[in-house]
Parts: sequence; structure tokens; C-alpha cells
Amino acid sequence: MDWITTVDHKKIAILYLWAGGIFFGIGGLEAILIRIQLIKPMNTFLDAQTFNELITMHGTTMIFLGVMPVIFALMNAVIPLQIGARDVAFPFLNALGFWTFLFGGILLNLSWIMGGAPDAGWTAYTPLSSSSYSTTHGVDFYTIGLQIAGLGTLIGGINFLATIITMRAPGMSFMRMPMFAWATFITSAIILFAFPAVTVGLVLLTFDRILGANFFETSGGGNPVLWQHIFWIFGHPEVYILILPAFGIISEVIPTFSRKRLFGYSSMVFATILIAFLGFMVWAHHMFTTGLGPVANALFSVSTMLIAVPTGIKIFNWLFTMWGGQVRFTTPNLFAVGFIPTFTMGGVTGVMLASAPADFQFHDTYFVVAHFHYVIVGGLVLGLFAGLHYWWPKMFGRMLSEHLGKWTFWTFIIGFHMTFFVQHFLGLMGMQRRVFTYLPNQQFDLLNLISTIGAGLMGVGMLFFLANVFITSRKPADAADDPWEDGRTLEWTISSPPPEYNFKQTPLVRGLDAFWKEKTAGHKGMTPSEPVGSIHMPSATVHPFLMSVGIFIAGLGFMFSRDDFGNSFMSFLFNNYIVTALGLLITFGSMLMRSLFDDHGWHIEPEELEGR
Ligand code: HEM
Ligand SMILES: [Cu+2]
Repeated sequence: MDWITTVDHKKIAILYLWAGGIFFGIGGLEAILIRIQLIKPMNTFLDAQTFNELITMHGTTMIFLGVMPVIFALMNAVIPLQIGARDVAFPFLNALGFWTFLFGGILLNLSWIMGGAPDAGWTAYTPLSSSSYSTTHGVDFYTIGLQIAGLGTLIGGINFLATIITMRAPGMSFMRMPMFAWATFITSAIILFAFPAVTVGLVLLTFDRILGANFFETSGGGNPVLWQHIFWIFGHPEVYILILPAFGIISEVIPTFSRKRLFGYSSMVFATILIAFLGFMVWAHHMFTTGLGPVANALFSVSTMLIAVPTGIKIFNWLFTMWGGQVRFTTPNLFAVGFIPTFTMGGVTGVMLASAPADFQFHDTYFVVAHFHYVIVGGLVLGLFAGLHYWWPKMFGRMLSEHLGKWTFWTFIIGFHMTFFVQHFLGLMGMQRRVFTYLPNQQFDLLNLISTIGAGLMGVGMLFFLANVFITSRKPADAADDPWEDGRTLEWTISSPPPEYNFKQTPLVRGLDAFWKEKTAGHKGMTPSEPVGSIHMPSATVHPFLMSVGIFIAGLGFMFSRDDFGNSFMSFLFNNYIVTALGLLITFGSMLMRSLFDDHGWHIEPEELEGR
């Protein structure tokens, strides 16, 4: 019950981590199944329909439900602490964002047991995803599940924007903010502008499919390419929503373990802003082959290649941070250092794909699959591992085992390169993506075998990590406040895990790397910026959970509103939108209660803080 009603950012972080972990596991199992099917030519392990459902659900689950919540977990766990705040700006909204995200994800995954998963790819291109070609409810689960989950993400993003703008400790100007806080800030801004685009697209597709509208239906005057535009206007910024937080994590871990300040801090900040800005200008590089014409293709080519400039700045800044530093190869730093070359390889193939004429050859081959997995797995997932190992003691009060951590790193990164490096060549030799099998004797056999073995090795790496988590959870929670001893930022000045109010007294920030600055001045901790006083806390509440349950029921009700159940009572309930109305009633009723009854929270008095 405690977990369902909590509004504490530290607990919401753990909820996000659980949810993300479980969805990541599901997506990972789906990947393994796909790879088993592709282990040899003409394999009959899976049939074509199941294969399509698996790649669609793997991509969709990984992106929207696997890595996004783990990013949000780290942001929730760390951002208020890094900026010296007692919580996020809107703790209630924070819980609401989590629960809507979770119920959207559950709805999407229910498709497996309720008549078949979506099968039109994670991009749901029309007309493939239209009701004429995708006749089950699969794509409806996709459109409605993602609308609900996306709402949660949008809520989370807005909350972080407000938090970072309004809740920084005295003295923490924007240019004194840690890089992870900057990354969160910019990422949230991208979410604010990108998610509404996909929501609109999904609403239109829902209208086409359920209400018989014609936005993307050629026979009715609609235009399928319109879907691609809407999808990628969201979709490309989405990849920066994924990678910028990883950049932020790397920019925290590398300075800590080099005992040096981040090289080129202000250029890092501006590179982040520039990447976010340019990220909105390049969406049509996914559509070179749709016939936009040479002028549009040339412009989108150039704008895409431009992004390599700020990205290159970042890579060199990380290298220069390590240069001449006292580098310690702890597990988080291994992941961070491993990130640099791996991510760079993904960036280089990105520039190759940005060349429109070359893309006509690469498009929809395994070269693309290799490219985006280098960026997402070799970039983001390695970054998340770095962040999880780095902040684990702060989140749970226990240090993960360094020994097992190193095993995780080596098995995962070797498995990763085995899986995806060979796919570049498979793509160049002509193996298409999204094919469920291939003929023998095209020189695809050996490389696919290597790829599948590599995927298994990555699975082993994940098992090492899970074992590490399990073993660590049985150890006493005795992590020091600053367990890596070289912490530079505010989260390392308070206990691990922090008390529910975080800071007994809000700290005074005197420069970039606030804690490091005090350390070098010979101080043990931060100077407080206020006397010990009464602390205002938000109350726990079940409303965010109820509101999300309501939306979930309404979504299911709407999806089946046109179905013939062969059971007059069920048909009556669904066909008259009674289920939908019931769901909305729960949501709006809950909102009404929230507005009618004031909740002023509660206080922790100075006497209770004595000795803490
Ligand atoms: C962890 C190991 C992973 C393995 C072994 C793996 C493997 C695969 C395979 C075999 C495909 C099918 C390629 C095709 O036929 O087009 C695929 C597609 C895809 N993967 Fe992964 N993947 C992994 C992790 C991830 C992660 C972490 C993400 C994103 C966060 C991701 C995102 C995608 C996407 C978006 C697709 C495209 C799906 C589509 O074509 O609709 N993958 N992956
Ligand atoms: Cu893109």
C-alpha cells in the first residue's frame, strides 16, 4: 500500500526501476526468441506472424517501456538531490506520471493474451497498420497503450522542467548545474515538444482504425506518408530523449573517476542544447526513399550530418577529461569508458546513413539494425549500466559487488559487439531487416550464427547483473555518504539512502561541482543556507493510481467498442461505451475529489530532526 500511495521521488525512482527492469526483461526475451529463429537459414522455430509480432513488441517495449523508465528512475533518484531540493516540484504529478506510464505499458503487453500483439513494426507504418492489413486488435493495443504511456512520460517531463527551473538550491545558477541535471532539463524540453506529435498521430490512427476515418487511407483521400512524417517528427527527437541522459551520466561518471573537473563544461552544455535543437530538423532522414525529391533529401542530409559536430565535441571533451587524470577503472567507469568507442561507432554509421544516395542501399537492411543498436545498446544501455552501478549505493544504501560488476561489463560488451558488429556486413551483403528467415548459401549463415551466440552472451551479462543485485540486496545497508570517495556533486553530501526530506538544511552552492569545491577548500560538508526549520512534506495519496486505473479501463473499453462478443451482455456493455464511461468516471471522479478536498501536506518539526 505504501508503494501505491507514495509521492516520494526516491520511492517513485525505485518503482520506475522495477517496471523498467521487468519490461526490459520481456523485451530481452523477445530479442532472444528473434535471434533463435535467425540462428540458421530456413528455420521453423517461429512462424512469420509470430516473428512480426515479436519484432514489433521487442522494439516498442524496449524503447517506450524498457529504457525510458530506467532513465526516469535515475532522474527521479538523482535530480532533486543534485540540485539540492527536497523533492520534485509536483510530487503528486510525479506519481501520476509513473502510474499512467505503467498502465499504458500493461495495456500494450496484454495484447499477447488478448487476441494477438501488434505486428506492423515499432514504427506502425500505414497502410500496414491500417485496419485493412492489420485485422486483429494488435495495433489498437499499440495506439491506445502508447497514448496512455506517453501521457505519463509527458507528465514526467513537465515535472522535471518545473523542478529544475524552480527548485535549485541557493547559489546553483544554471551554469553551475551538474551535467546530468542539464541533460535531464534538455531531455524534458524535447519530451515536451516531441510527445504531443506522436500522440496526435496515434489519435488519428485510432480514428482511422476504430471510427473509420481516412487520415492515412489512400482510398478515402488520406495519405500514408503523412503518418511517416508525424511519426518521425516525434521519432527522431525520441532518440535524443534516449541518448542525452546517457551523455549526462557519462559526464558525471568520467570526472568522478578521473578526479578532474569535466573538460569544457560550457561547451558540453551548449552542445547538448544544439543537439536537441538540430534533433527536430532531421526527421526526414528516415524517409529518403519515399520520394521527397532531391532538394528535400539534400537538406535533410546536411542537417543530419551537422549533428555530428556537437556530438564530436562531447566525445573529445570526455577524452580530454580523462587525459592526465587519475583514472580509476571501477565498474561504473568501465561502462562509461566502454561507452565512448562503442557509441562513436554508432555515430559513424549514422553519418553514413545520412548520405541520401547511400541510404538507398542501406535502407531496411541489417546495416540499419546494427546502426541503431550501436547507438541504443552500445550508447544508452551502457550509459544506464554506468549510472546504475554509480548511483546504486545512493538509491539503496548498498554497494554492488565490483567483482560481479566487472563480469557483467565484459560479458555484456563482448556479447554486444558479437551480436551487432557482424550485422553491418549482413546488411551490406543484402540481408533485409524484419525478414523471418533467409535462404542458405548467401553467406549469411555464419554471421547470423555469431550474432545469435553474441545475443546469448549479452543475456549472460544481464544474469550477472541480476545476481549482483540479488546478492547485494541481502547485505547490510552500510554504504557511506560518499561511497566512491571522489563524489563531486550534492547527492554525495547526504546519507545513502537519503532521509525522506533529503536535506535537513538546504545547502549553499559556491560553484560548479559544489561538493568537490568544499572538499578542496578543506571543508567536510556543505555550508547550510538556512537554519534548521520545520520541513513541509507532501502527503501520500491513492489518487494518481486510481486516475490511471480509470484511463486504463476506458482505453480497453474504447478499443473493444466495435466488437461483437457473441454474448449480449458483454456486447451491451462495450458497444454502448459503458465500460469507457465507467473508466472515465473513475478518473474524473478521482480528479474531482482531489480538487474538492484540500490537502496541505504535513510538517517535520525541528525537534524531530535533532541528532539526524
Ligand atoms: C539487448 C539485446 C538486444 C538484442 C539481441 C536485440 C535484437 C534485435 C533484433 C534481432 C531485431 C530485429 C531486427 C529486424 O528484423 O529488423 C531488433 C529490432 C529492434 N530493436 Fe533490438 N535488440 C536488443 C536490444 C534493444 C534495445 C535495448 C532497444 C531499444 C531501447 C532495441 C530496439 C530495437 C528496435 C527499435 C528494433 C526495430 C523493431 C522493428 O523493426 O520494428 N533493441 N532487435
Ligand atoms: Cu533519426
